[in-house]
This record gives sequence, structure tokens and C-alpha cells, in this order.
Amino acid sequence: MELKGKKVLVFGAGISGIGAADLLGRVQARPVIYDGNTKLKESEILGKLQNPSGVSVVLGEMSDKVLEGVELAVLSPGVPTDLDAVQKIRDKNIPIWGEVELAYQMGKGKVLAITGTNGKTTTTALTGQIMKDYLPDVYIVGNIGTPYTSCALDMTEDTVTVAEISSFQLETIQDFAPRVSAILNITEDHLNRHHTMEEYIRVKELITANQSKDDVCVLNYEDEVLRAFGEQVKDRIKVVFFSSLRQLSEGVFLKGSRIVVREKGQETEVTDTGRLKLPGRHNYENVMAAIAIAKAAGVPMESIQKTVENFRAVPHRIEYVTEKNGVVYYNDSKGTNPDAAIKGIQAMDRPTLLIGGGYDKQSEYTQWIRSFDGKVRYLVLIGQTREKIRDAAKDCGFTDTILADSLEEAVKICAQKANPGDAVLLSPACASWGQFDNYEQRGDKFKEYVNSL
Ligand code: UMA
Repeated sequence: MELKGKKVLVFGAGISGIGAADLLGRVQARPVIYDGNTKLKESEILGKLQNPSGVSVVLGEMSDKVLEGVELAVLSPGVPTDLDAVQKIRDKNIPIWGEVELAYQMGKGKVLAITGTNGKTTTTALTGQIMKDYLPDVYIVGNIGTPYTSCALDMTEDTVTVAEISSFQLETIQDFAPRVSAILNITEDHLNRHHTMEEYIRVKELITANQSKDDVCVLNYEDEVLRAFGEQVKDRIKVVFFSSLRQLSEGVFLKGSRIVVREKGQETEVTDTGRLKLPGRHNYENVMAAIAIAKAAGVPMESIQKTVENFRAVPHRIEYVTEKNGVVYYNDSKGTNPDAAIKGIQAMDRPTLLIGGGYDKQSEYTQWIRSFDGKVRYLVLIGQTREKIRDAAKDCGFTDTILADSLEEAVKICAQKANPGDAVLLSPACASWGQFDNYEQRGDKFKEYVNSL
């Protein structure tokens, strides 16, 4: 689509909206940034743009007037597609692209795209590092925090883009076609947005929708949904499985403590898990997925091996903070759903004071509480879900819960109650929204409170 001179509505004034408006400005379109939040200030939004001239801002109600002459709407990932305001755009037959679709249409080169409920940030960061260590022109973008649109116009045919893509972003793709896609796992998350598990799975699987015979899709063999999906799409795309539980006839898998690639009957050892700086089986899965993606993108095995052995955990994912009075503090603010938080508590090897709770995504907490495995001394709860989690814990027979009014108070309670040799873990099983802008801010605040104890 030629965008020069066209009026384009950018829905959402967060980092995706700013990235999209900047890109549109550079191709001489006429962006109008729309945001439902009336507390935002036009001057502050314009102040974030590289070139605000010609960009207008509309806040509050989505009126018919705003949509007059609009030829394309670009949605930020956080905007639900069933919102009345979005329906209004649809009713006017205005094409709707997600911010990712806009970037894809404007970008160049090869795209490697990673989705999954958990592990996608670590896998994207690791895959991105493998590509950067091998090639000169690599961007790491998407849900990981750098909007894809912010780099799209700087790409060339030689660029490799490694993109973390959330289910929110997949809902609004159209032609987005990665050369290599990966779905790491699918467990319950974001049901307040997608409503049913079936719909959440459908949206995640959209990552392969425009892939064809020469493209590759990397899937977790131990996820039943993904194993079945692999069977279903294998005639349309090349499927590569990885497994942490069994030796596959083809693919990437754990053989004892070694990570092995088997291809056409030929086995190659990539590394030993003992040499990795990422702990836990879930991380071995992330590493195997990154190996499969990088291999499909043509990176030689020696280069892959070097990077995976040197790669450290990303911030906010079971991140060691400090030790105070014999108590070790870990920041797992990225544990934004029960399944991710289960990985957090499983990684602890000592009695733990766990801080949980936050924004209500209508998740079920029972499995998370059952995974405590006698390790949790106290569960300190904050945010909108604190009562709901306390009640779920009680139903599971776990009563050592404490309600706190803020994260700062929760940290102080943990510091008072912890004994030398204990761990304090922030792994909330909930999103941060409502109390914080995002999980990064929550994790940074946690580290600040811990360091000032
Ligand atoms: N808005 C409305 N109406 C709505 C909803 C939102 O006007 O109904 C406006 C808000 O007032 C706000 C703006 O939209 O001003 C926010 O847009 P956004 O929520 O899409 O946030 P961005 O800042 O653009 O960040 C988004 C992703 N956020 C979400 O998906 C919620 C970031 O993922 C991503 O890093 C960024 O784009 C760059 O691509 C964060 C996230 O929490 C990390 N992702 C979820 C997750 O990982 O679980 C999916």
C-alpha cells in the first residue's frame, strides 16, 4: 500500500503508536494519533515523536469526525480488537493493520518470529544474539520492548529481524510472513482478551498463516497442542520439533545433559547443559528453540554453540538481585501468568518467601499454588488479585498468606520474616497493570526497594 499523503489513524499512544507515527511521518503519510485515555497530554505525546510536524493527536471519544478521510488504521497491540471504537473503524471499511503488519510491509530482509506463552523474551534475546554474533545487520524487535516500526525503514535486503510476537500482535497481521517462526508452548494466559483457550491457540498459530514450503516452523514436541499442529501443517511448511523429554528421530533434543541436533540420521552435539548460564529445564527448551531457529536461518553450529554458552538471563526473568543478611533476593517480574510463575518457584532451591498478585487476567491459580512443593514459607500478596489468590491458596490448604498494600510493603514484610538461608522471590503470576506501567517497571521498583532495605 502506498502511504504517501494518506491519512492514517494510529490507535494507541504507547511505544508502538509512537513508533508507527514516526514511520508514517517518514514516508510522508498524515498520521493522526488516537488514544482513549483523556489523562494523556497532546504536547507530551508529540514530544515523544522524532518529527511531530504534520502529526495530530485526538484523545477521548472516537468520533465519526476523527475517522473522516482515514484510509488505514494501525492498532497498538494493547487495543482489544472487539472494542466498540475498533468496530466503528471496521464498519467504515477502513483496513486495519497491527503495528507489526505496518512494520513488516515497510521493512526488508528476513524475519525470524517467536511466539509462545512463556520463554519468548529469553528465546528472542538469545536468537537475536546468535544472529548478531554471526551477521552485521540484525534487529531485535517486537513485544520484547523495541517497536518493530522503529527500525523497519532502516532495513535492507540483508537485514535479519528477530521479532518477539505476542498473541495481541498476531491478531492484526495480514501478510506478515516470517522465514522462520517458532511457537514455544501454549498454556492459559490473556483469557480476558481472547475469551477462550481455543481462540488464544488459534491466534498463536496465526504466526504460520502466511508461511510456505521454503519456510520453517519450530515447535515444542512436548506441547500436545503444538505436536498436533505440527502434524497438521507439515505438508505446507517445514516443521522442526524440539524436545526436553525424549530423543526425536529428527530435530533438537536433550540426550542426558547434552543438547543434540539430529538431521537425516546424523547427530551433532551442540553443547552440554552444564555449560549454559541459563538454569532450568524451561531454559533448555528456550535454548533448543533458539538453536533450531538459528540453524534454519543458516548460522553454522560452531557459532551457535559459542553464543549459547556465553548468554546470560534477561533482566526480570529469575534475575539474581542481591544477598542481604543471608537472604537471597530474586526478581521474576516477568512471571506474569501462573505458568511462568511455576517456572520461577521451581527454580528456587531453598525456603522461599514469595511475592505474588497483580492485575486480574482471569487466570486460575490452583496449579501455581500446588507447585509450591513445601518450599514457600509465606505468600505475600499485592494488587487486584490478592484476595482471589488468598482464597485459592486456602482451598489448596495453604494458609500462610499475608496481604500487603503495595510492593514496597511486601518487600519489607518479606525482609522481616525471612531467615538466613531463605530466598525472597517476586514472581507474581499476574500482569503488573493497575499498579505499574509494565513488568519492567515493577521489577525495577522491586530491585530499588530491596537495595534500599
Ligand atoms: N489504549 C487505548 N484503548 C484501549 C487500550 C489501550 O486507547 O482500549 C491506549 C492506552 O491508553 C495507551 C496505549 O493504548 O496509551 C498503549 O498501547 P499498548 O498497550 O499497545 O502499549 P505499548 O506501549 O504500545 O506497548 C506494546 C506492548 N504492550 C501490550 O501488548 C499491552 C508491549 O508489550 C510491547 O513491548 C510494545 O508494544 C512494543 O512492541 C508489553 C506486554 O505487556 C511488554 N505485552 C504482553 C505480554 O508480554 O504478556 C502481551
